[in-house]
Parts: sequence; C-alpha cells; structure tokens
Amino acid sequence: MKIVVAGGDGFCGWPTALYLSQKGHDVTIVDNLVRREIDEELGSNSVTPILELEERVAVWKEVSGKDIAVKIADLTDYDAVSAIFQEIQPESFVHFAEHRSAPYSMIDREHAIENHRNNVEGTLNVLWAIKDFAPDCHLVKLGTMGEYGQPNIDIEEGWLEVEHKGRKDRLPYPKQPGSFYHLTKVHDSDNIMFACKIWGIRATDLNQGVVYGLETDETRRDPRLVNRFDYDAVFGTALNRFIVQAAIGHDLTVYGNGSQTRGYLDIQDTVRCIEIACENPADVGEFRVYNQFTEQFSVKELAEKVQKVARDLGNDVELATTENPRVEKYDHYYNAVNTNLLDLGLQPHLLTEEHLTEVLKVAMNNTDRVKRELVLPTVTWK
Ligand code: NAD
Ligand code: USQ
Repeated sequence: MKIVVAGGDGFCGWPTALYLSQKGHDVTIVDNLVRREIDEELGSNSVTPILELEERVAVWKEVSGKDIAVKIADLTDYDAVSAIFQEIQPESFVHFAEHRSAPYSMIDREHAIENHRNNVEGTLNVLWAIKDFAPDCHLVKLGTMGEYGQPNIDIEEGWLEVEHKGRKDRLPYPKQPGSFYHLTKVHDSDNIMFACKIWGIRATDLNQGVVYGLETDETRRDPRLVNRFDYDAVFGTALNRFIVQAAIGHDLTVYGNGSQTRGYLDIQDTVRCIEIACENPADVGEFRVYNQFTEQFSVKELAEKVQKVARDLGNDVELATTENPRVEKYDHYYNAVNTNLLDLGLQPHLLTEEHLTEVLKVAMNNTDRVKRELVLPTVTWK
C-alpha cells in the first residue's frame, strides 16, 4: 500500500514509518521539521541523541534494504500538499503532523493562535487535497482522548446514543477538552466529519491516549534509529517524564493530588494501531472514530510504578506534590471504551515492570543529556 506518514520525524511518526516500511508498504515521510525548531525555541532536547531525518532514513536503508522517501513540506502550504497528493496518490494518508503539546498551546495568545493555525489549517489542506486529487485516499488522523474531557459517564468511541424528549439519535460524543491544543483536535474532528459527509471522504479519527515508551522492534535494530524521547515540562508526557526524573534522582512531579486518570498506550501499540486502521479503511463517506489506548491509570499510579522500578535499580526517588499548573478535575469518574481496535486484532503491550526497566535504563545511560532546568513546569493555565 502507498502510505504517507505526515509528521514522520516525530515521536509517533518515526517508529510508525519504520514499522510500515518493514511490513512492505511503500512509505513516504512528510515533515517540515518544526518539532526540531521548537526544541531550539524552548532550549529543550530529546534524551536520546536522534539523527537528522535524512540520516535516519539512510540508516534504515542500510539496515533493512528498504527505501523510505522523504518530502520536507509544511501541511499549511497548500501548493506543497497538493503536489504531494498529485505525485504520490497515496492510498492512506497518516496524519501525525501537528503541534501536540497542551502546555505549548497555553504559553500565551500567540502560541494558542499558532497552534490553531498549524493544526486546523494543515488538516483542512489535507482534506481539500484528498477531495481534489486523491478522493479514494483513506485519511488516518491522530486525534486525542483528551477531546472528550472527563465526563461523569462512560466515554464511547466517537458517538453517543441519545434519547431526548421521546426521540432518539446517534450524535457525536460531547467534547470538553482541557487545553487550546486539545481544542484544535476537536475542531479537526468536526472538519473531517463534515468533509466526509459532503465530499464522501473516507476517514478514521484515532483518539489516542497518552503515549509512553521509546523503542519498537524496528528502532532497536540499530542505535542510530533510536526514537526521540521528550522529558521537558512542555513536550514530555507524564510517564516518560517520570522515568527521566527517576534516572536523574529528581522527585517525580505528580501535579496536584495525582488522581487525574487518563488512557495510556505503549508506542509499540501506536504503530500497530496505525497499521490496523490502514489495512481496514473506512467506507466511502464514513467518519470513523476509534479510541486508541490500552490501559487507564491515574498519574499517581504511574509515578508509583516508576518509583518501584527505580528503587529496584538503586535510584530512590520520592513522589513530589507539585502545584498543578493546569486546571483539571481530580477524583473524577473515568471509564472509556476501546474495543474497536482490539476487535480488529490489536494485542496490547501492557505496562510491565520489565518494560519500564528497559526504558529507565536507556534514560540512565543518557543522563548527561538531561537539562534539569527543563523538568519543573513553567507554563500555567491561568
Ligand atoms: P511530535 O511533535 O513528536 O511529532 C509531530 C511531527 O509533525 C514533528 O516531526 C513535526 O515536525 C511535524 N509537524 C508539525 N506540524 C507540521 C506541519 N504543519 N507540516 C509538516 N509537519 C509538521 O508529536 P508526536 O508525539 O509524534 O504526536 C504525533 C501526533 O499524535 C500528533 O498529532 C499528536 O497530537 C498525536 N498524539 C500524540 C500523543 C502522545 O502522547 N505523543 C497522544 C495522543 C495523540
Ligand atoms: N502530569 C503530571 N505531572 C507531569 C506531567 C503531567 O501530573 O509532570 C499530569 C497532567 O496534569 C495530566 C496528565 O499527567 O493530568 C497527562 O499529562 P501529559 O502531559 O502526559 O499529557 P497531555 O498534556 O494530556 O498530552 C499528551 C500529548 C498530547 C496527547 C495527549 C493524549 O502531549 O499530544 O494528545 O497526551 S490525551 O491526554 O489522552 O488527550
């Protein structure tokens, strides 16, 4: 299958591109490398030393014998996007290429607007290019579990059966996102749903939970293929941050009382979920929503797991009570459905001590790269 992986230089996109290439798909990475520029803006870095995109792809060719094409292009540039669709005629367009940090979108007005411009405009360009140049292409779009917020009822997969004043309908599940970033995903979902309805586009919105982990079978094949690993308070995600904090002997930054519960998944499952979505395309005109996570944890539970594994390796760290820079619910109900991907064959990698230990050891081997000043949060919601 001809597959474009937009955002293929990022944390989720790079291992996905390798996985799909290994499976024999004809993969093209599209990326404007803005994530590397944001590292310069924030003074942040990946704990793991990552090569430039062209070098990574060359190593993959050396190791696997397989070609991955690269297009350096910005999805907000419609000329570039339309040229890519006309030239490649992808059967699946996997869209990871957005600014994905909630704190980044909350820095100030300018960042909130840039976040919206980049994400919403990029996705609109992709929709128009599919309509104009590749109408049969299946859009596989990364949404987020955070679109739903934390309602006091079960979270369904995109749709809710509602009975109101004696009438029934199947309606889009209500959205109550927790940051301007998460809001961009809601706007994307609405735009995609509308495009499916009016133009007959086929699309799958993957509402992904928080991703943790580092390596996949493909990135493990050569140290030069290593994935990026963010740990700073802006782009690092909870579990990965706790692992790096444990590696440098820093208290684990549990925000507030740590009862905030979210859906999580291993990066090894992200790549498989994308394959499942590509190989089982949505129907013409169908807007399909899958919830992409495998387990639910509170932040405190995650920190305790990391603390246990770190202690076993001789790193004694405490759970810090950090004032929460965000505005979030505590002690809330959380029960989200995630059966669609499981029914299509996903076999989850669960969060085991062995897995945590593997990632912690990589972080411990790279502590010289950690900038301690990036660990504590500086961006607040208020
Ligand atoms: P990332 O920042 O590591 O990677 C995103 C990539 O997209 C980067 O390489 C960046 O340069 C590129 N990009 C951004 N805007 C672009 C544009 N306009 N044109 C071309 N390229 C552009 O992020 P990630 O962690 O790999 O996340 C990928 C996607 O998955 C995002 O859409 C994110 O919202 C979603 N997601 C991520 C997580 C997570 O925990 N990492 C969880 C749920 C959903
Ligand atoms: N948290 C802490 N301590 C930390 C960092 C985070 O307690 O040091 C807490 C947060 O307050 C929050 C939870 O952990 O309650 C998750 O935060 P996060 O930073 O790991 O994840 P989030 O901001 O939700 O964003 C990440 C990705 C984003 C993706 C989202 C999936 O960066 O791209 O969309 O996870 S979800 O949360 O399901 O919407």
